[in-house]
Amino acid sequence: MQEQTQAKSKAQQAKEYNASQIQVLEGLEAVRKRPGMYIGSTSSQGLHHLVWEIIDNGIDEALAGFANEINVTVQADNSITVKDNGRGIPVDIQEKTGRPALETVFTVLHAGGKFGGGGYKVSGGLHGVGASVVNALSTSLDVEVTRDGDPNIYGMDFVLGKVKTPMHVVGQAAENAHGTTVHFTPDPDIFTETTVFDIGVLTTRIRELAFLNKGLKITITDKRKAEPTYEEFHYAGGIKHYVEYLNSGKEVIFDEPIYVEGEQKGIAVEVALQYTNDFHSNLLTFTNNIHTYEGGTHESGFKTALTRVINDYARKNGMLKENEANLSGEDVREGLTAVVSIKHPNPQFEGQTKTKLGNSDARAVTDKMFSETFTKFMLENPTVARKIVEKGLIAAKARIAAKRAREVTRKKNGLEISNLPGKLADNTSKDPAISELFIVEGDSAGGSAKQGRSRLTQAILPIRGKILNVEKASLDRILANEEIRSLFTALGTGFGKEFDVTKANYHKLIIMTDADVDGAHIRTLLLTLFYRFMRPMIDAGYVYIAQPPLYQVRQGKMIRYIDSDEELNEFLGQLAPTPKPAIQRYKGLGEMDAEQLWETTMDPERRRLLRVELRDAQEANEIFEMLMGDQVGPRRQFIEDNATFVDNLDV
Ligand code: TSJ
Repeated sequence: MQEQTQAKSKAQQAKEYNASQIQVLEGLEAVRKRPGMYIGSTSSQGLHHLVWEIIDNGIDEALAGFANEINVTVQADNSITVKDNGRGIPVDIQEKTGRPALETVFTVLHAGGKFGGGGYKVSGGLHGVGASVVNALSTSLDVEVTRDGDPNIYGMDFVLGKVKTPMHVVGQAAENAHGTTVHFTPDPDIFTETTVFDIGVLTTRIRELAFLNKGLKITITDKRKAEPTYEEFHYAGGIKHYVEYLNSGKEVIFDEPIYVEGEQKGIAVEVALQYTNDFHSNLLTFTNNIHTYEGGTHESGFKTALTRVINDYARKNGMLKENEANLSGEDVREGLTAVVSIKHPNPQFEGQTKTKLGNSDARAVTDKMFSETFTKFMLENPTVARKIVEKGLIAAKARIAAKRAREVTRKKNGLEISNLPGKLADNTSKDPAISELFIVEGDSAGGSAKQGRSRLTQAILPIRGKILNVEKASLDRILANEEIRSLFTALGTGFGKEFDVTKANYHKLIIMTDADVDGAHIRTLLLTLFYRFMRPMIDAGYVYIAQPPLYQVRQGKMIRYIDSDEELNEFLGQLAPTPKPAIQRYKGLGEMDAEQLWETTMDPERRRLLRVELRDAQEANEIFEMLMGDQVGPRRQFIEDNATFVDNLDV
């Protein structure tokens, strides 16, 4: 081990070391006991969270201005390596602990960010609890550090969060080299569901991080296949390129996205926006690189400013007459694609999923930064400004037309009281709390579901294959679609702005589609519809996905339903060798008879429902946009990326 100059006696050091180690062990034991408290869950999502925690440290270094590249590698054995070209984690002995700073980073909870001041830290965000948590949940972790002006490379490794080899010199650094490399293997005893990293999940977030941190190059290498794959993401234009990416394949009303950047009161604000010819808006907001799905103060500051600036411009230029009402927020956002990304030194996250920004200073600063530059932009680009206003004017007209259409619909319903959609088989209970509405793909599965259901609590609404493409349709066309009207009528909640979740006739809305590509497509479509027009149902936790099994295995009188190929193989391996088991693979819900459908998918005692979270719906919405986009490229890419999924389905 390398020699260090210290003032303290050996005995004193040993004493302090013991004391600090005891504390450390207690801290990290807590992480292993309740991993969910630190990383959200131990599911696949929690597994990937480990990677985000480590990468966040490299991003902090980049935000501080000392790193411009991060390399992420999934090794052949499914372990992860993350490397940056920053200053390297400090290796000097800390006075308080008598241990190298490097060791403290990996062994003390919340150690991240304690030394070195200033700047924004993205770690310390949502679950940002840092490197020690990753260490505690890894069977092994090793780190290497190279520091400017120090000829040595320092290394250290850990097992289950405990020091295996104290910090030592592992080699000589190349000239001018500096950076940190962390390599870890997640503990399968913690991540019991899976320890397999999903390259799609990693790539999507890494791309997003590259968009959100302009100039930072992030690479991802997957060495698990004979032919390793490599991608690099590096956007000089940051979120301006993000908007271009979101709009790729769409018709835009001006070529280059508007980009705004500014800082005030220690809050850095970036906004990029562009209008498409679509009818809906796509607004993504972030705080310290965390996707604020539930919005918050920065989002409302941006929306208010956008509405105000456009209305002011329209008034001043005679596009809105004195007797005409202002454009609404929704009007000016029709067709809008925008990314709002702020960096806040002390973000407060609120809301059901802790993805809603609460800091009130972020509202004022975002409004001010954005409105100043956007006003100037409108003045300097009158052609674009007019197009933006005209788009809002058209949206306002459509809104008024849709309102009229709604009133007509309501009157019709008033005349024919309780005129429920023809295909709906309603349940007999009038208590919404115990009532469930199954939305079933296809008439034949719908028939089985009607026969097999519990009549008291379960209502069935069959829908045919393709419901309307919500993205491309305007409000009044959506309203005119029969399947969608059936759904709203059955739900009893009203529509759009008048949507009232407390009027819902069912507290479970269950999507039941086939376990194949078409089923996934219809599910995506429905989730997109809910995301756009029934979001309070999702927020209330009323939307679910049914999970029909993939296989039935029958041996003599024994019947077992199985969900995956893995589970099938495992189960077959355990079976007694005598009578040969009969295996049936369900291609669709329609292949199950009423009793089977009840047993496997509908019976509250036996079924497993997935509750849809806001972010599932948001993701569905993104996938949907991409699938429905005018460009063939991204769609083909999606199908290629999901080829294994598709293969599995065709086995
Ligand atoms: F590479 C990586 F992403 F895996 C990773 C990078 C993982 C971890 C746990 C840490 C880092 C990391 C930390 N990269 N760069 C740093 N920088 C510091 O820790 C550092 C360096 C110098 C100073 C200073 O004040 O001189 C302060 C800090 C925090």
